[in-house]
Amino acid sequence: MNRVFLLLGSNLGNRQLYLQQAIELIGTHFAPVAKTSSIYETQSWGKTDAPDYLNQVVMLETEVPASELLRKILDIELMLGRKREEKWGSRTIDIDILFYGDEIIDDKNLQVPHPELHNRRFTLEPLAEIAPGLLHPLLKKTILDVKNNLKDSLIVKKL
Ligand code: PH2
Ligand code: MG
Ligand code: MG
Repeated sequence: MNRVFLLLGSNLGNRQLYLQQAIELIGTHFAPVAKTSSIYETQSWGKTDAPDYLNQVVMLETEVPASELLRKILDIELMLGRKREEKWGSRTIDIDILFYGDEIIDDKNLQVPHPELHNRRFTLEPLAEIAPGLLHPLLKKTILDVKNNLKDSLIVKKL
């Protein structure tokens, strides 16, 4: 079984409902979500004039290979009304693969571990809540360590 950590994000419409629906769809398409972090309200990173996000990290265990997982995740995003217009544009739902076991993947369409996760408080706060001791397979540091050395000062608070 592969332990998979996903980051959910929404900053458009009924954000909490989109997170909940994403968790339900992940459950029916892959495997029940085994762990969920709290929901965090977070300042928009990258595009600072965009509305605040709700972010949440979930963990599931699955045999579905990473490439297939990504394909189905994109389907779930479409089911929840995701439109891709501009980079970092507002979205009903974004589902990113943070870790897929300790696999390192560097394809055009999929990089795992997520290449920006160590720079983003909106990812590390919820991730450290449910997996503080998880070892980042490239940085060789725990998530708690990475979070404690983070420079990002955007506001991230539990809802
Ligand atoms: N996702 C982005 C860009 N900026 N900012 C926050 N706070 N949360 C996100 O999930 C997020 C972001 C690109 O996917
Ligand atoms: Mg994203
Ligand atoms: Mg994404």
